[in-house]
Amino acid sequence: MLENISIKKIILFSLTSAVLVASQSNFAHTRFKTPVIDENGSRHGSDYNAEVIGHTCKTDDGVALDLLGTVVVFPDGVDSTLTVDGVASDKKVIDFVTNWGSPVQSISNKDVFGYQDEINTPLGNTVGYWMGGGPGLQNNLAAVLPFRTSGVVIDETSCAKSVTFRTNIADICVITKASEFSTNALNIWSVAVEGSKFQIPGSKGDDSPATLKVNRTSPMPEDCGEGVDVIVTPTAAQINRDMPIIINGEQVWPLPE
Ligand SMILES: [Cu+2]
Repeated sequence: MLENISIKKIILFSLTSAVLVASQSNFAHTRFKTPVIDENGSRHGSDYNAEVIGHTCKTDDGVALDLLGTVVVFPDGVDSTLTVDGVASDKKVIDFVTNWGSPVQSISNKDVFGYQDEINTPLGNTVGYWMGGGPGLQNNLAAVLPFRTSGVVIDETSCAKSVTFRTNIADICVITKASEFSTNALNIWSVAVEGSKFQIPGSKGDDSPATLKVNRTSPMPEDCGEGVDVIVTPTAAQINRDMPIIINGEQVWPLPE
């Protein structure tokens, strides 16, 4: 009898493992529900989107942890870096997008996390949000967390046929110091920029950010030819400034060194 139970357990365990492997494939990384949108003139209003968290954290020992919170940061457009058709450029976001200021608005939703707030830059622009606290995300479930993006207007005089914004996202399962970051504590879907404290080198999320691509709908000047694809990346300085969760002036994550 005992033996039978053990075998049953093993079979069940195997099935569970197989399901886990399947659910942790690439598409289950934290991404945006609608990763490609059209540029959106003021007459169109805003786009409603969502952060999709496909899975929580998994320790080196294979233990799945519940998720305590998430932080999403978009490029602030001020000191962000650009590539144009894959080549580094000195141009600025303002050369391609007329209205990048506060790109994101967090939408109140307490289904997964009990607390949330927007992340504002010193200029007063909203560039991201955090959500955290109970009940949290149970380790065998996924989450869809709503947000709204402002209508992005591509400069009609530019040759951009698309502008893609790369983000930096942390999904936190254990609250640690930044120097203790590892996939045993959190997943970070990060841009790879020198000097960022909010990346886990060598992890699946390293250099694997969630992106929002904005396609042009206005006609391009004739001398643009096919047009160019622009990619915007937040700087390390911005990431280090905007990723920490600060509540009433007190930094609650990461813990002080
Ligand atoms: Cu994943």
